[in-house]
Amino acid sequence: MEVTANRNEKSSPTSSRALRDWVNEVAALTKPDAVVWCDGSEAEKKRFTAQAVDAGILIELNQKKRPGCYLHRSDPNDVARTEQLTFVCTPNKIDAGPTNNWSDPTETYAKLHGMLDGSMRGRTMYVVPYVMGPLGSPLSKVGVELTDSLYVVLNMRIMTRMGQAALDQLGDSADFNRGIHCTLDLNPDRRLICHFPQDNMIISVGSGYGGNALLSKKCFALRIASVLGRDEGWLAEHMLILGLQSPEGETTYIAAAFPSACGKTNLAMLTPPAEFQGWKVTTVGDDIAWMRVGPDGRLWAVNPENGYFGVAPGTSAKSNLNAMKMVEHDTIFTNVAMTPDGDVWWEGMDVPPPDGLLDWQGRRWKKESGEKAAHPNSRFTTPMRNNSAWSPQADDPRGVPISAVIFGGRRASTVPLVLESIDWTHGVFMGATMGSETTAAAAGAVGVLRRDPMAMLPFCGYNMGDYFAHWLKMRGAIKNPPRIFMVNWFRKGADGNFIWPGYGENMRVLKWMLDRIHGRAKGRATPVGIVPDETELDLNGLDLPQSATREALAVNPAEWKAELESAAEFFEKIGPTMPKELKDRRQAILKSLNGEAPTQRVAAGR
Ligand code: OXD
Ligand code: MN
Repeated sequence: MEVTANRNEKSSPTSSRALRDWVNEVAALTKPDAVVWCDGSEAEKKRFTAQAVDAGILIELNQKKRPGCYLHRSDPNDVARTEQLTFVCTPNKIDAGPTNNWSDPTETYAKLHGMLDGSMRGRTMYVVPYVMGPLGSPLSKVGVELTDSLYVVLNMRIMTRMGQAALDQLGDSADFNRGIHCTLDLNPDRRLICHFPQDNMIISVGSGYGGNALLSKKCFALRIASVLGRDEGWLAEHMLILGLQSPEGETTYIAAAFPSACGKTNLAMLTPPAEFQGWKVTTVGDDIAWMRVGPDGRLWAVNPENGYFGVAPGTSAKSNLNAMKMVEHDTIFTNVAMTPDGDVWWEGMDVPPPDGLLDWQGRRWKKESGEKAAHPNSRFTTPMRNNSAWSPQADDPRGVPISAVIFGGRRASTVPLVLESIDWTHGVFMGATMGSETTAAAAGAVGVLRRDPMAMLPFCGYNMGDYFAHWLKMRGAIKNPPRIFMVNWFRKGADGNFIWPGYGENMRVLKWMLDRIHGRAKGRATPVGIVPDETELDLNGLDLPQSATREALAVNPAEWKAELESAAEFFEKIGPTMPKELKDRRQAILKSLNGEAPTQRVAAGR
């Protein structure tokens, strides 16, 4: 539905007066040539895609090989989330906490107002209404993004339930997240991603990159939603959700938090090893979980998204067969390399690069150059339903009941393959002290260890100490809490190689968790948590020397003392909001490591 800005009021397709007024207000400020309300239809998709191809925003790929697939090359200075330019603008600085950049809301609104004034002249402003979560679910929320980027519109169409369905869900309500996205001139000096949780508002300028520009994802579903969760008594988490189906047909749901680019998408759609006949992993979500306590006292989760915005490099038939298949059609690729016959290529695809490859910037690529052909943070945007492991439960308005929560990171040492917490507080402690070596998903140095509590460091929209307190408080509401585990697929041996093969073999670890949940595995208590007894891991068919298994599961007291030392430093950085309960737990674990207290197994009531 195309309408001009001044005709907008009369012909807008919403009965929400608040939405109409806000769209008019933003249009009056940004002064676009036209305002287009997106309806989410197929016809609209076709029209937008053709326009994007004409404008050079999308390159049509070989439609015989990859029907419905397109390539986008972003500005080379705009290829990842920019955490240093991301702000939480709460009235009081303490509410943003020590781990967020803060700026004063009044000043920031004024500054952004100046930047937005006339910023869409000569351009179109698209109104993108969307629902996060299954349609009609009490766990879902409506957002509206106003953007001048057709690339954003086409991605939002994949990533969310977008269009008329969202306006229908909104009805005449004024309760929706307001997101304004303006590309400006992509000058990094004029790039700002600002969150105003008190107004349920996001304003992002100067970037077209996914995490900065698809406001539904990190900005709304995590930063703003985490604040809504705190205030309304639920959890908005950077977690995948998978269903683990046994040969008997029983499905257990697991939510798992990993920092960016640690294989979340791979785990969410894992293909079990051949020995696991009859076992199946189904995907509810690969990045975000919204979790509430259900009437049965369990934690119920929905995936607010409708698609995957996955990292391409490293995705191969071996690492993620389902992903390789799902990107064969109806996918937007961003910053991957292009083959001479209009197909895509990236490092780690396990296919040799063909001659005549164009790199992510469209330049002739030469292997000898030593440069990557695909950008390390190049992506695919794919509808959820393209995934053959997709779980229809992803559309269930009730969500799915969570039996286990996993915290994981990329750690070369210290953290064993899997560790179970002895109770909720210990699980929260594990999440709060999670660390990972940095990857290319965010701008900055790669390979440096940073604490990334619950994988939420860049995504928690409020004070991290208060966030830990919220997790601790949730225990009171959850009668039947999920078990909490920590995993590390990335531990390295003395030779510098990964000990554990990872990918589909991670199924063996999931199975042990299931055995723990159903009381079939005893585990071995250590001062830092419960690890599998070597005999409990199902290693059938896996060529792994026993010494490697032992090394993967080892808890080295000296390493853990150093770990707890570093955790204490991190807790100090959190400052006065850091819950005492977690500091005390750290002390208790240290005592146990020093042999001054007995090793705890499982506390009463977990
Ligand atoms: C993502 C991220 O894009 O975490 O999912 O960076
Ligand atoms: Mn993510």
